[in-house]
Amino acid sequence: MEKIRVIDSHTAGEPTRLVVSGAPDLGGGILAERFARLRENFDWLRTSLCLEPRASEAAVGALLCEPDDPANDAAVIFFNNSGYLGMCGHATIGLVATLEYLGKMQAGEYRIETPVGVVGAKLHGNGRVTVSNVASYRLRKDLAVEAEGYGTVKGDIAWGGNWFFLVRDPGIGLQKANLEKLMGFAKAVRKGLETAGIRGDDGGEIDHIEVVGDGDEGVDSRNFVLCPGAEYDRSPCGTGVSAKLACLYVDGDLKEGEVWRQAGILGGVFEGKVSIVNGEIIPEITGEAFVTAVTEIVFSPGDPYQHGIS
Ligand code: PYC
Repeated sequence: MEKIRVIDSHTAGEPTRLVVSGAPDLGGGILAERFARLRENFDWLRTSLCLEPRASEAAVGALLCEPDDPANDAAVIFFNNSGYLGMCGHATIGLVATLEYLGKMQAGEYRIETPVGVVGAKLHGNGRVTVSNVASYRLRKDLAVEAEGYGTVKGDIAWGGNWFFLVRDPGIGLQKANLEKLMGFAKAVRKGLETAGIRGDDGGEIDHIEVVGDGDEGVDSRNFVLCPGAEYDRSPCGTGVSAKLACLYVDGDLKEGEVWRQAGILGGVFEGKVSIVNGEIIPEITGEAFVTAVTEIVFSPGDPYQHGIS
């Protein structure tokens, strides 16, 4: 078997592990078919790359693929410690910065296919990238949910390439020191949505919970994002910021082209704005990624955890 090589990066602290060679052959067909084959037959790639003992469980894996449409520059499938993601903003920034590191992308504009649609990526240079996301929208405003231990909380359901429930910080404080409490709150909200059978309009699970608060010191807002599984996003979360921008725009709190600075729980900032294209809200997210490691994955015979600890 060809050796699997990955390149790690982080975007505002959130890791991305890009598979650059040696991935299993997913066969032909459109991206959706190759994605289904990866999930059904080669899930060991995800578990090997995103679970302990090889990975930080916050890592998002990104598998580079050939695009369906030769007019596009690449295709990508994202995955993490618990499953697969439709789109991932921080990892798209990481992917482009990694391809710049490899000399495969130069400053310019690119089109990348994801399982939920084509996104644009503008590489400014030195790992700084603007992602033009898929069309984003708010599905429900002020929806009441029972969160055990916290009572009834109200929030918005919005799509930003993944499903989000955006809820205001109930007073915990959006600082790293409060991570455990934020995790507890966000998990209780997610459980409440699940128990009530509340899902996205495509039937998708609302698996990201975005706890939002006010801004300070040059940022418009701070957030904490619980990702699918039990990890939190170290960055402000590109798809989460997209969902937030869509809500701000429909509420009249953000105009087309106006810049919104969103800090994540570690303090890293993504700059966002929206454009309206054919009546749809297209969020643009700008951030910076840094390459951290070039790694060859080894599967040692007899290693009981070679495909990860699940
Ligand atoms: O940046 O969109 C994002 C993201 C999703 C999950 C982790 N990061």
